[in-house]
Amino acid sequence: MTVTNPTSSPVESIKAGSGLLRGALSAELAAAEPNVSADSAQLLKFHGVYAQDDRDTRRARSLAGEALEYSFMIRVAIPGGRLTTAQWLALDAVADDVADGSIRLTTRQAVQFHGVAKHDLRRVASTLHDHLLTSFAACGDVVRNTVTCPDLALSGLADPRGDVATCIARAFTPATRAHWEIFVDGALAASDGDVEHDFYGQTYLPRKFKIAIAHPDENCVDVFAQDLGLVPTVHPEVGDGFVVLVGGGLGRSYAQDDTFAHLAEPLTFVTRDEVIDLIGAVVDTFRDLGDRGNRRRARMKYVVADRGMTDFAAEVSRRYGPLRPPIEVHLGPAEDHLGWREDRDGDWRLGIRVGAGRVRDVAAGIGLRSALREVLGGRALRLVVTAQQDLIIAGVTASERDEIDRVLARHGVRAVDQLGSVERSALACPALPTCGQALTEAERVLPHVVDAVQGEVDRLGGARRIQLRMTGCPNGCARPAVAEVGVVGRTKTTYDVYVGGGPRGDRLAWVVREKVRLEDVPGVLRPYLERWRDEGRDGEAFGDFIGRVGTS
Ligand code: SRM
Ligand code: SF4
Repeated sequence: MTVTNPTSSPVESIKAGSGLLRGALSAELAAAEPNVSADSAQLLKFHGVYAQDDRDTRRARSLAGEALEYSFMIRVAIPGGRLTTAQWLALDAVADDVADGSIRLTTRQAVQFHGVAKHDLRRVASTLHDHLLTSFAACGDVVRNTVTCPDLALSGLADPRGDVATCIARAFTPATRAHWEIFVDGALAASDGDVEHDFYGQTYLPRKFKIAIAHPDENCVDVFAQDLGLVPTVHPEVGDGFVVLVGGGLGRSYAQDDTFAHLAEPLTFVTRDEVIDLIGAVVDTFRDLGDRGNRRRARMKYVVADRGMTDFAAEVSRRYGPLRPPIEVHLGPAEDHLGWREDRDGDWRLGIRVGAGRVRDVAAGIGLRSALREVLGGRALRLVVTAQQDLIIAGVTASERDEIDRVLARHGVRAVDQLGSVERSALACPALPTCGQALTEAERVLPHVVDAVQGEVDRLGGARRIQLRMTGCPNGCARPAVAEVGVVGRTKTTYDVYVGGGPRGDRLAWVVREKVRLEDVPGVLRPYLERWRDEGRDGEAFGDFIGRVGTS
């Protein structure tokens, strides 16, 4: 039996006693109840599954003494966001068969299904398995789905060693066969002698661990918001490799003052051949030093911030060997990858804007989901989910472009030049009614907030772009803490308004007004926007202007 420290959080005991992520899952999934126990809900996360209930009906049902409307969210881990046509079409079928009719693209290039009944979970897992996909390790205290700039994700296919995100998935996906047994095979209850990687042991990591690989020139993946970021660079002595950044993270808790957003800082430079071992050493360091008593402070950013980078680097070096000094990185503003672009091989790719990542139809057979089915049918294209919740279809020949444009237009999918300048890069998390942590709405009200902020931006004149990100709580799933404008749920009816982050994602935004009602958000922004119009330098982004002049 594995004994956890008496000061460890209850989740540590659940992990330790789970027999490598099995617990009572097999029995509970087979039982008639629509939900699972609290312990199983914790274990399910490692399998990419979240127990949820419909927040829209929660109160009325509780008052009436009725059972809540339980359902499950399944997140599919997609390294670098890359999918084949066949995989997309399989996901598309799942959306109707067992979910709420939508495919939700996430800010980490994954895909989520909401509203899945407990008895359908195994069916989804089998479908994923049949298409070389999995929800395993998409959530939980492990190395999560690695995010990659779409340009790298598409060109990485040419690397005989495999693209880095896939290599990271191979190296750090838990080794236990629990997921296969419980969700896919189904007949086996447990394996004797199952083993786990040494770096996870019986209790896995103190908390989730996130990695992103940026493009060398631009930061569409928000690399500074990650536990570990890789920026491809050429070292003057050892050649190609990555600058490694560590200690980023955006979540905060209103109830706990010592939680904060933090940007990742440079740790070292590694070559392509060294990168997996270096990540392993950082993961080991986090496993050993992360706070297992308080899950709100269990992220690696607190280990780095509390100890300081010098001490943290010494710990990594103890596990890895001498570290090269990092070299400076200069990333440009985030590229949105939207519209038609020609690839180096002469094929074309199209970046399609997906409002808040929600791929669905607006009426039977009409909308983005149906349009994609029509575009993909009979074509072996490549797809990439972006970290901006959008979708790229790649491998299109020049002669297919017009037909694809026609299909999309017929389904009401707007081309990039028809998008508003605020809408184009706006992000929102799912929040209500699915997220158990949501204080306020986000995704469902995003179109109204975008329209209202667009109205303010239009008053300034010119087609000015602004990056607006909205979340239903301070966990920051749509990364508002590094946005030019962040609107973050504070109480049931109010939001905190942040400004001053930047398009390069290398500066934290700060609060300019707390507890604002949604309809008052444009008014709060107005004076800052007008000052930007009057005093901003030529081509200066709103966030950069605010970063330069401040808000006092
Ligand atoms: Fe997140 C928890 C949705 C990216 C910080 N996040 C959640 C949960 C699972 C709610 C829960 O714990 O019950 C949300 C599911 C809601 C639902 O109904 O679907 C949720 N997070 C999302 C997604 C779907 C938002 C989106 O609009 O796309 C993103 C899924 C990413 C993925 O595919 O893996 C998502 N979450 C992020 C990001 C952005 C990123 O990683 O680039 C962050 C901020 C970066 C960071 O981690 O610091 C983020 N999510 C959190 C946190 C705060 C963690 C912390 O350090 O305190 C939580 C709360 C938690 O883990 O307990 C959370
Ligand atoms: Fe839920 Fe908060 Fe994340 Fe939004 S930011 S999905 S409300 S945890």
